[in-house]
Amino acid sequence: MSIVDVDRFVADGFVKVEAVVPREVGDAARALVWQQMGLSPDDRSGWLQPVVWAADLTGVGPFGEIMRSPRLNQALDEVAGPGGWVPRGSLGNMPIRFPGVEPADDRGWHIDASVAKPDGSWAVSGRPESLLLLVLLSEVGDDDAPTRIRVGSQRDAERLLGEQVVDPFEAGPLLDTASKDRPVTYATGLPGDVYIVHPLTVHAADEHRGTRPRFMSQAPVFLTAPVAPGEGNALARAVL
Ligand SMILES: O=C(O)CCC(=O)C(=O)O
Repeated sequence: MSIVDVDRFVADGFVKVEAVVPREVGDAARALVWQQMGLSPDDRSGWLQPVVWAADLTGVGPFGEIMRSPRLNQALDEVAGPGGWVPRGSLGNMPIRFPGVEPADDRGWHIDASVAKPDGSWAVSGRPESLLLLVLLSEVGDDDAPTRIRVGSQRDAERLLGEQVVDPFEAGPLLDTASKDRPVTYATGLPGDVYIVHPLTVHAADEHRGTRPRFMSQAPVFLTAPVAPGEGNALARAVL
């Protein structure tokens, strides 16, 4: 039985996969991130920054359990094709967003850099080489700084960029304009839910209007071939 509604992914440029692991595994991962930050869920006096960056580079314990989840792996097979993506063990970078403080100025619409240039810097292109996983590690509602996603915007980004390789900061405002009429949805859910996001889907952070810190990782999953419009896997069809 399939996990992903592939036609929806092709239309919308993202899909939510609920409970790739039991919620308790997501809760255990969040507890480790609190430790790493040196902050406490029970002591708001330490919540002084709008965003604290944490990371998992090891894939130990619950982090690896999430990334190696058979359910997530099957979902990635359905989107990128078996053998079309490179397994990773770690969750990568995590922007933890806190309530009750002035929001950070990091909420512009963008796509993530996924193309390495010969000089080692990273760029965006209409031929991206990774997809984006948003892994929720806390309960995220509409007010809890969910990532905002412009539904269907992967087609705008592909049309805008084509085969060009562009500096991510130059591309941001152009992508914003190109996709401004798309409806917006929020990456909400529960610990252990994952959003598989097309690498050309335009998205942005949100301010925190709620009360509970938002825990999420934003890991790239590298592809074995760049995405190009075509009749191949769901990534290719999503930009046809
Ligand atoms: O919601 C967030 O914190 C930002 C997500 C984001 O912009 C990204 O994954 O590139």
